[in-house]
Amino acid sequence: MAIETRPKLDAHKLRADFPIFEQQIHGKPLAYLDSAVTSQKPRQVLDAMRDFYETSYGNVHRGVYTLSERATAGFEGARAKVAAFVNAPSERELIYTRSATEAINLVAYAWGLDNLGPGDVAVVSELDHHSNFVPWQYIAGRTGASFRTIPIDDNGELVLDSLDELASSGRVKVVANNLVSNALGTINPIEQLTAWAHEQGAIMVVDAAQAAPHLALDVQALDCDFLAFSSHKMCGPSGVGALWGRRELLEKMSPFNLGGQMIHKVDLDKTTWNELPYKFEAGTPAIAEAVGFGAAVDYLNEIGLDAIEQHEHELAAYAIDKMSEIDGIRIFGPPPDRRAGIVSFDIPGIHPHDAAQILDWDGIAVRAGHHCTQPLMRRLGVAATTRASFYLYTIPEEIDRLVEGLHKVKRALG
Ligand code: C6P
Repeated sequence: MAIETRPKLDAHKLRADFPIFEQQIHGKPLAYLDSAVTSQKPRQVLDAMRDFYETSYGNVHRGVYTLSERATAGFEGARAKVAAFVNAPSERELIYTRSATEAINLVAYAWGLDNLGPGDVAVVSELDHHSNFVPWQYIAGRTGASFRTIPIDDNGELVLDSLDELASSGRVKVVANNLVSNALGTINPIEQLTAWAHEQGAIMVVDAAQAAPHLALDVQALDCDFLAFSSHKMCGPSGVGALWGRRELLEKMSPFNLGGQMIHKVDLDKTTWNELPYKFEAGTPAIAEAVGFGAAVDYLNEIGLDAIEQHEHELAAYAIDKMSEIDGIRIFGPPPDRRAGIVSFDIPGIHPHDAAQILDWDGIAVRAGHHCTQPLMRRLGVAATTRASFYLYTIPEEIDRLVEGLHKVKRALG
């Protein structure tokens, strides 16, 4: 009988693809443990963008000359790759945005303003990033809908028992939640939430900013209605992201931004809208960035999302195990098997910014702050945490250096 083994990635080997690791920071090799804020870029993506600028750059969908046609082919080819990456039924449902933030705002404004009103309820969770929290809070306020949050338990996992109470508080019309929490790494039960949202007659919006880089995504299996993500966290460039949306909903929605390219016909008294996805893509888009996004998707597919996910689980388990040896440390979030490669922690008496500063002297980059999750920080009873986050190029030696660095921080400030 054949034994099935999951593919393993070789992070030491993959690091050679990333020129950023060739330098030293304060005389030490760079230990980049802040991939949740943004990932580093491999040569394959940098080369694809350089090559595009050097050979094929022009505006898209506007010219009949060769360069414009090449640019359009590169731009649309990348859209097909990004759409396939999340198993979208059609490329037309894949809208380029500037980022995950803009993708969520698009839904909140274009769907929310027309579909929410008094008596309706918009639901997010205590775990949500401000990019998913604030747009729904704001649009609920503007439309007279109420805004409710799913609480979390002390492990940083959603308390699904609260859903019945939420359902009795009004007509739940939208549930918007992250698949992976940026602050704690929690992998949320999105299929269950989606099923519940649909039972209520609500739409399900998934913030996949921290999921798309790390887990295989399939919008058809998730059965959600919208899914938002950013290229820059997935080895691609910043300035471009994506919104996948169910075609029936996108067709019915009003436009978000208005201007060139998103129109079908403009008359003095009336304008009609272009077909999908262009209805939501006003103005000149981030063209070379879209091409880089496509190259990033190729890069991740080549390694395999299953291998990336497994690597991060192993790193999270290793980090939690090693860091638990530090006296007094408080590590937030669920056990490693239910989290992505993100570890947030607090060392009582030491401000996260001081810890991050001292770690930087040893070339170790971590994030300190509220991670754009102020309601979550309040729930945890802290103003900020220090966060280490891993990716396909992270090696266990960097975690050893982090732990050594934290001992040093404690000696200096504890
Ligand atoms: N989180 C972090 O350090 P943008 O900035 O639009 O690409 O992504 C916004 C966003 C939305 N949702 C989640 C779950 C996120 O983690 C982020 C970005 C970064 O955690 C910057 S605050």
